[in-house]
Amino acid sequence: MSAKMIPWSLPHRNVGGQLARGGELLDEMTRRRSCRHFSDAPVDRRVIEQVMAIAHTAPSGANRKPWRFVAIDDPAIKRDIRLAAEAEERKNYDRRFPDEWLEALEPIGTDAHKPYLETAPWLIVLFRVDYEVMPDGRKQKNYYPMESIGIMSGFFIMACHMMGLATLTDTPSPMKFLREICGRPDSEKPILLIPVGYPAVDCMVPDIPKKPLAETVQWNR
Ligand code: IYR
Repeated sequence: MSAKMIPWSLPHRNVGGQLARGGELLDEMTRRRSCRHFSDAPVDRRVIEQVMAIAHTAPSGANRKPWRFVAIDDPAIKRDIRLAAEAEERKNYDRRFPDEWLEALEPIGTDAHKPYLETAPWLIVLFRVDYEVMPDGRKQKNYYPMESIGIMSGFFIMACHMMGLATLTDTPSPMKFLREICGRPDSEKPILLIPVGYPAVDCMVPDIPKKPLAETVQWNR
C-alpha cells in the first residue's frame, strides 16, 4: 500500500537572503553556552510547552517520535533529582571517572555539586522510548531511537536559546534514578536532564577555546 502524498514546498530565498539569515542564526547560536548557574526566576509553563512543541517537530525513525518529555517544576521533585544526581556524581568524581576524564573536565570546572538542579525553574527529562506497549499488550518497536532523540534534543536546546532561555545538557551518570523519580516504565530510558531557565545575574561560564570548524569539515574526498 502506498502512502497518500500531498504537495509541499519552501519559500524561495536567493543566496544573499540565505547567507543573511544564516549569518544571524550563526551569531545567535555562537552566543549559546551551557549554563550551570541559574536564576530562580520563573518561566511560564506555556513557554515550556512551546519549546516541547518545537522539539516535537524533529524528524524521527519511521516518524514514531520515540521520546517522552517529563517537565518538572515541583520543588520537592527537583530536590529529589538534585540529591540523587549529586550522590552519583560524587562517586564519579571520587572514584569512577578515570584520570583522563577528570583532566578533560578540568577546563569546564565541574564537580559533584549541582545546586542548579534546584535553582532552575524547570527540569526537563528527555526519555528515549524503545518500544510502545500497545493496548493489547504487544510491544511495538521504535526505529533509530538514539539518533531520533539526539536530533530532537538539538531542536530543544536551540528553541530554548532562540527564545531567550538558558539550558544545560546534563548527564548525571548512571541516570536510572530519573526513571524511578519520574515514574516511567522499563520501555523508557532517561537520556538527558535539561535544566531550563535564565542565567543568574552573576552567571559565569568557562573561557574555553572552541575547536575551529575547519578541523571538522571535509569537502568531497
Ligand atoms: N556528568 C558530570 C561530568 C561531566 C561530563 C561531561 I562529558 C561534561 O561535558 C560535563 C560534566 C557532571 O555533570 O559533572
